[in-house]
Amino acid sequence: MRWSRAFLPVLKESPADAQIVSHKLMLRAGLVRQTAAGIYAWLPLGFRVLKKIEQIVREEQDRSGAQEMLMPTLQSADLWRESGRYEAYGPEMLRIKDRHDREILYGPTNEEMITMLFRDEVKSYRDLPRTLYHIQWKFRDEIRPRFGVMRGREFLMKDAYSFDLDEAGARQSYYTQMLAYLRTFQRLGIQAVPMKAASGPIGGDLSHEFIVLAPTGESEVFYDAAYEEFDWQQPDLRYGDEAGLQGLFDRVNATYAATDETHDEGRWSELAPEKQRTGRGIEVGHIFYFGDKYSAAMDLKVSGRDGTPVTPMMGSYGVGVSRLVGAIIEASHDDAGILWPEAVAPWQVGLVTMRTDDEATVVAAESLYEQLREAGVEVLYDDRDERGGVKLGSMDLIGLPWQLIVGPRGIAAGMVELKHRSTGEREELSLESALARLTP
Ligand code: 5CA
Repeated sequence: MRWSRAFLPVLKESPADAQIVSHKLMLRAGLVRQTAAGIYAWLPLGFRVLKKIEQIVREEQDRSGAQEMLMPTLQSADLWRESGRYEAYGPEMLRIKDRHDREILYGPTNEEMITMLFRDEVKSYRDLPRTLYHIQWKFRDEIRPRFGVMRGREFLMKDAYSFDLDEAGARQSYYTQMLAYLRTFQRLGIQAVPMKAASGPIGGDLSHEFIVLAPTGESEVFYDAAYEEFDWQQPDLRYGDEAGLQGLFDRVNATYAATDETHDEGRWSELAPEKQRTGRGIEVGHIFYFGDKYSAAMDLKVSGRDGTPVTPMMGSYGVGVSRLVGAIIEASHDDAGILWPEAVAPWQVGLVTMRTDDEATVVAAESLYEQLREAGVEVLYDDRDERGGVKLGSMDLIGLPWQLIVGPRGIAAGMVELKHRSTGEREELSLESALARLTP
């Protein structure tokens, strides 16, 4: 992408209405614009990051055996009356009437709809277990939308739903999602610690929140430093391996982590002081087991192995996809701007010309741009007729992992500068070696 043709409205000043650093940076770097309270338009830069996060979430859900589908944003009120939640949900639910005076709502979550779809199609124990998910916009009329996309009213969520014949099966589905979440967040380049949670309005007795450390987080957190060392990608931890997944769950339960809601001073004090980590955190995912809460209320039954009807046991599993954009920035930035982890960076390389009136500089940059693109590298080429210093400032602000800087003095000697944004390390390289470093 050429910056001269891009829609990348970066701001010099920090917007006054933003309170936390991620929100400020998302506005300054042109990721989003608010269009109504708690509702945001995703500009090209933010949209690229959102899609990258979504794709990693999708790949890890697929690897775990969950199947993707897509349910609508609008739902009928009658569907929610079946579970009793239409009244119970309260003013957070956006209730709408259509032209025929029918009551509909903008879905805040999809337990009812998936239970209805499953009930209408699935008749036998042979069709279980199943886990289905979608990545779809939700609406919750939050009383105090704040911190930008972190607590929006409209937000993008991955929500998955599992159906099993019995509790033992449902627990396996829960553990499977737990592993998928640990792998997802690790791939996203953030540390999200699973913490035992109070299950809240969704109900159920088995529930974990996944929390990213950040000083502006809404909950206070306490956890064992051992989480900083865990590698969840290890190949011997396999989906479908019941004992392995049980072992994973036991290990998580044995390694202390809790929010202020579930904190247990007794267990905490048993942990050696040098292993105690405290701080604040942002909830980026939440998983729930709730048994037959919805299946019983909505009369979902399948015929069991011996022919008698069985009520499936369910769980639901949410990831805040749009919130993650803010959470990642909150966890990864410096005074100059964002530091994108490579996995979610909108582009990998920012190519900058220091002087657009120097022909040799422009010729070299154009050639680097072509060659990088041909090699399949995602590159943003700042070819604008602006001062070099301004362009470098913008590049730091939008935080691409690599900056390739082309200026008259270097080019005269056949050299360009490669800067690693997060470490600040700079290297003078020939054009060929710079290309070699940046191409896979
Ligand atoms: N039905 C369940 C699981 S699918 C559910 O809705 N869970 S939730 O309420 O915990 O939401 C899942 C995730 O969505 C949260 O962990 C959070 O990351 C994200 N989320 C929730 N509310 C908002 C909001 N107002 N703005 C941005 N993200 C949100």
